Amino acid sequence: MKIDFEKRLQELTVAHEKLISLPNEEAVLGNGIFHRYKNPILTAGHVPLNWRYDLNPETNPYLMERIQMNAAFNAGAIKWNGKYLMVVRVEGADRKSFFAVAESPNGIDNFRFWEKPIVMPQTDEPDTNVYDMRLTEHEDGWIYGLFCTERRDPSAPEGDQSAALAQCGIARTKDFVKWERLADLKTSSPQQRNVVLHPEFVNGKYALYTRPQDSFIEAGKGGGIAFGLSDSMENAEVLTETILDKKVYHTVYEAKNGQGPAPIKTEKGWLHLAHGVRNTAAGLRYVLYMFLTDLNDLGKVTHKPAGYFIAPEKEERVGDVSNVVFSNGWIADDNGEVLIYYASSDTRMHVAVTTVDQLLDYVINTPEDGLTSAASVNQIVKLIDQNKRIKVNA
Ligand code: M1P
Repeated sequence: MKIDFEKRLQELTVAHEKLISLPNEEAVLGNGIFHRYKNPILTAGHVPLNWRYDLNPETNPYLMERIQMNAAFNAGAIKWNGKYLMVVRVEGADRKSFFAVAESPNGIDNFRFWEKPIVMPQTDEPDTNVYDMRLTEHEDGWIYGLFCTERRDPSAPEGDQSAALAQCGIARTKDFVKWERLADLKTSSPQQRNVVLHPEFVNGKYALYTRPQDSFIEAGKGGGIAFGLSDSMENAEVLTETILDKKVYHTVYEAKNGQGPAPIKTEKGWLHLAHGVRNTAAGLRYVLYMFLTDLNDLGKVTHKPAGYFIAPEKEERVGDVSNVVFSNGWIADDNGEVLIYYASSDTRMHVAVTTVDQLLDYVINTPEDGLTSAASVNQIVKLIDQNKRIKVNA
């Protein structure tokens, strides 16, 4: 069967442009903490047609997708030269992830991929898979991208083709096109994921948030989000990892947790966004939560609201790995707004918008987790009683 190549190409182009230029709008009401936006801001469908289709009718008479894309998620984010950039984890049908820059004029819609994906240089030990880049504009003048580099576990028997080793890959750039690859981070942990560089020096050293873990999936005795110092980034090594935010029984981070993007500096402390994981009969559930650390003592958590900040809802709950929200990118804008970029179910990207003021109010004034049902009820009763004394003109 012959197809009308030109007509199909025209239809594909129109549909692609319509998807990319779809205006986004705030979802109604919200919870007063942040506003979700209605449409996902990036999906596999946003990937340019010329990355996927051979556009030559001679070699691709059916105008087939030659390289299919599966997902666009877990993006690092930064405001750079007045543009909102995400360094997106794009995943092909072959399950390999790679990084690609998508740019928007306003941070909430019209995200377009740059001409080509990032060609990430390799170390002596090539990456099998790379993902989840955290961007940090460091005061040393570089923009660093820390990401997970995954390789097959060399000690795994031939029959086990799943065992993997996760470590922290490091690269730096000044323009997001050319990247200088540095040595992987060294720590004493057998596995390492969700490593993030703090934007300022601490006592003249680079400060890193790590997540020591025993195995590829389980944090095990790794215990939580850790903090450590390194003399350099060229050969980054954290000798001592001190847990600053640990896993806790019967919380939304009882199975494991991980730092999200680099923290935001405020006059009241460093705002952190993280993900927490718990196990359920339906599998792991990933939510986002927040905490505040001391301005001068980065290892000290000063405030931590109970429970989740963002949990997957509606369509967000379904995807390649369902019941997951994950964030490794946010932007503190010049006008006090914070754009939170989060992925749902390892499939697509979304944005939620709030302000530094709202986030500080949230982390400082939301009750902490009392860790028992009785404590939660006490907090509710206290609020009801306080509200009795308030006259509301509704
Ligand atoms: O599938 C959910 C997430 O699982 C991992 O996160 P963590 O290391 O905390 O378990 C990562 O692979 C992440 O990319 C993924 O979104």
